[in-house]
Amino acid sequence: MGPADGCKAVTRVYRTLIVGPRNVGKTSLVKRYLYDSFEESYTATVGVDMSVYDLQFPDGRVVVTVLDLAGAQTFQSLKNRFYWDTHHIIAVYDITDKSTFETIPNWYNTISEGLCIPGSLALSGCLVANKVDSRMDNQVDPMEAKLLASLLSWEYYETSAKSGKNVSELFVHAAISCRTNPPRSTYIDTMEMAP
Ligand SMILES: Nc1nc2c(ncn2[C@@H]2O[C@H](COP(=O)(O)OP(=O)(O)O)[C@@H](O)[C@H]2O)c(=O)[nH]1
Ligand SMILES: [Mg+2]
Repeated sequence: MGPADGCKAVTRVYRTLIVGPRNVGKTSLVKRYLYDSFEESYTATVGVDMSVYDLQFPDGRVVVTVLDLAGAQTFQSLKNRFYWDTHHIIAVYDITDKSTFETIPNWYNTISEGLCIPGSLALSGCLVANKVDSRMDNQVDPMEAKLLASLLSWEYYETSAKSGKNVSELFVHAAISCRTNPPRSTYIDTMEMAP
């Protein structure tokens, strides 16, 4: 698959935000997906972390920039300016800490306001129940989480950055969701276009 099939090698660039309270596993999910690794302790993210991944689709390459926000305060202070052109939200909570689940509607509202998305329009995203390897300590009813996801018109994923469960599915889904939007930028890959 690719340019050899006669397709133009088009690359489209999108932006995703990964949000949620501290310690829910945002950094861990990104690291698991990018490096297939997991650590018991990551240094708390300070400011904003940016990662990039790309996936090849039949009609071209999709590049997704993932912005990992350290916390609500940072988000509040940067809102409006920094997050324009966001195509998709990954909102994470920790199933072993109900208080993190309870913050999700706030995140949703703040982001919708920050991105100037009218209440009537859906913001593409997914709700992520992380740390499902620790199901014995589960504090969040999955039915309640699924209900919230469907109210927001979001997909619902149960993941574990520790075991790797559903992690690639989550990021592939993010790229697929992004593709339904106009990209931030598009370019033709000249190397691959060369005869
Ligand atoms: N058991 C378990 N621990 C996790 C998982 N994901 C992250 N952690 C742990 O939770 C803590 C916070 O993770 P981190 O990725 O730094 O969270 P962040 O603040 O949201 O970026 C770390 O000690 C991780 O090792 C998971 O899926 N399962
Ligand atoms: Mg982090």
